[in-house]
Amino acid sequence: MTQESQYGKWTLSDSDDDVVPPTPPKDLKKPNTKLDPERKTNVVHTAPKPKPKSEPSPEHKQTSEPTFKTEKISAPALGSEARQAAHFNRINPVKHENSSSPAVKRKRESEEGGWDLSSSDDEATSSTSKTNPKKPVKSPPRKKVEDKRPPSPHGASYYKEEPSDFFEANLSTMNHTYRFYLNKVTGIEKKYNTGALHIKEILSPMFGTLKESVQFNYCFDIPWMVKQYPPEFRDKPVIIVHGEKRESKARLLQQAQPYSHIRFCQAKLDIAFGTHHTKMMLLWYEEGFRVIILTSNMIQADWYQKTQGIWMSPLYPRLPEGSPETAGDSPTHFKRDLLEYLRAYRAPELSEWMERIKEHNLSETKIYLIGSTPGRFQGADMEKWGHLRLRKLLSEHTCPVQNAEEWPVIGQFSSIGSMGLDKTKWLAAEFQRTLTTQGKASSSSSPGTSMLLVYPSVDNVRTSLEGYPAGGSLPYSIQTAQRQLWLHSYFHRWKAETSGRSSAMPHIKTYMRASPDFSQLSWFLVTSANLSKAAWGALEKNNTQMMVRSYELGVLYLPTIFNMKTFPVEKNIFPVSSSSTGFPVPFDLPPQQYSGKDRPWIWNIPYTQAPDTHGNIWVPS
Ligand code: GNY
Repeated sequence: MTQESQYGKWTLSDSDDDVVPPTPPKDLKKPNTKLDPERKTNVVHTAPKPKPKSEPSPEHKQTSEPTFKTEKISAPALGSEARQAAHFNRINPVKHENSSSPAVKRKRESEEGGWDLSSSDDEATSSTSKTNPKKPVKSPPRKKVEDKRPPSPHGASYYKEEPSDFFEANLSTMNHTYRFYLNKVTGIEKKYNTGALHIKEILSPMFGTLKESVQFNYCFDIPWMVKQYPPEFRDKPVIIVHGEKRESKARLLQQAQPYSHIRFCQAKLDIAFGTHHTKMMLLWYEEGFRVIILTSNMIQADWYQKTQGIWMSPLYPRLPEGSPETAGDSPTHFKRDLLEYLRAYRAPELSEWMERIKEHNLSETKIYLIGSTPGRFQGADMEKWGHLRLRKLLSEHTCPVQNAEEWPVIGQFSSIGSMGLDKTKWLAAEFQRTLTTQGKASSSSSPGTSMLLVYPSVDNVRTSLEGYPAGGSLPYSIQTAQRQLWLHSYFHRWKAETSGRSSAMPHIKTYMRASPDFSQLSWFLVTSANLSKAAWGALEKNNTQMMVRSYELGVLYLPTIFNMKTFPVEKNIFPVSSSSTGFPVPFDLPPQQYSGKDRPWIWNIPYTQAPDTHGNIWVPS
């Protein structure tokens, strides 16, 4: 039940039995690698149509679009190009014209159109604009866009350089209470980047003398990744854990050809439409060992002008020689659970790392691990992964609160899967029930508890730092959206004045429960998991089986571990105060409901009525 698309693999977290497999905007292309001769010149490629599917499956219902069906069938094998294309945001930007002339609206006229941008952006080479197949339509004499960067989003010469001190974290200006950080964003006021982390800082000697590392992720630009390591650590062994198969796997391996220190571990994805979304670094130092769990892909676009979340563990010291492997666990059982998560890969490449972890003391960990791994789970195993894992932890480790039904739950994410015909199919019956679990009392408070979902509106994207190309990382498709208009009544805008990140679109995913006045949190979760059944799991067989498609990973904060009843919400998270005990929620509370005019961002429809921050419109072909 596979089929190749010339887009390459598509793997979507929102791909599901009753999901319309997302189709990338047609001119999204896989980024070329360094070894691709076309990369440097940003040659435009055809965006060929997916091949017809090879084999139908009774497991997957026919969807409204044959091409999607095609891609859906091949989903596990398909994801890569589309995804990478998405990351490189190669939907044609077209300059806005006040009058929407046919020329402006015209889609890519030729199958040859499309961006094909460098996947390795540090070494800016040729101008991206010359390779734009569809010449951006000249803007009329309207307000000049101050931005001198090429119109091609995320191309080689697109990124604005930051002064080198941008990448120098100042440990004294960081609050380590929660060890939860945002990424540094280019183009926002400096104060909003204090206490935030760039990948170069995470990998810097300031956090340890690196010996070896493992990078778990979804999308990799390997040449770019290598440059994020400091020169002195650049040739230390790295294992890349990924979910690529077939052609996209070959391309990934090809990218690493010049780097003999890089090895690969392919995560098994035996369930259709599963994806390896987990984003984690394992860093082994002279001084010990550290774990980073985050939301950013290993590509420059994800570390530039998006909002991302990062949990950085403490430095874990080595245990005394001969300690039992059960030693050095935390009250949150992070060590046990991390080893259990890694065990689920059943990958020989990870076994020496598991042994290494066993030799370290992880007892200072204050978060709970919440992972998803693909499979169908029954009995006690049903609570190992996904939303039932979250439900179990909330049930065992949160205290019932007064008027629990008045404490809203909040979900914030950057992509959305198919939720079915109405809320009773999964959202309310399973997911909301989990989020509203509060202590051991039966969680029947869910129906009365409000659930606020935060997802960028079209205007959020249009007015963002990246402009419409930010929407390339918000892959909610029209095919999915139009089947669940009921869902959109839950939606709230992305607004983050408190963190200075209203204009940095979220790629972070967070879930939490707040007090009625939003001044306190009962718990907080940052994760790779979007709002989808593939990520969080769905009950089957009369609730006796939990089916999970993807790998996901996140960290859960519970107040008891911090000797608190609830977390106070930090009102002014930037500039960071190193002593604050308030929780740095990355967006503004209470969330602001969509106005009557707001629409959720959908990535594969055109937006031509208003220009974005770079003077472009959005015309997916
Ligand atoms: C995963 C993404 C729909 C797929 C191809 C997609 C598009 C755009 C961004 C994506 C992304 C991830 C991820 N799939 O950021 O794991 O971060």
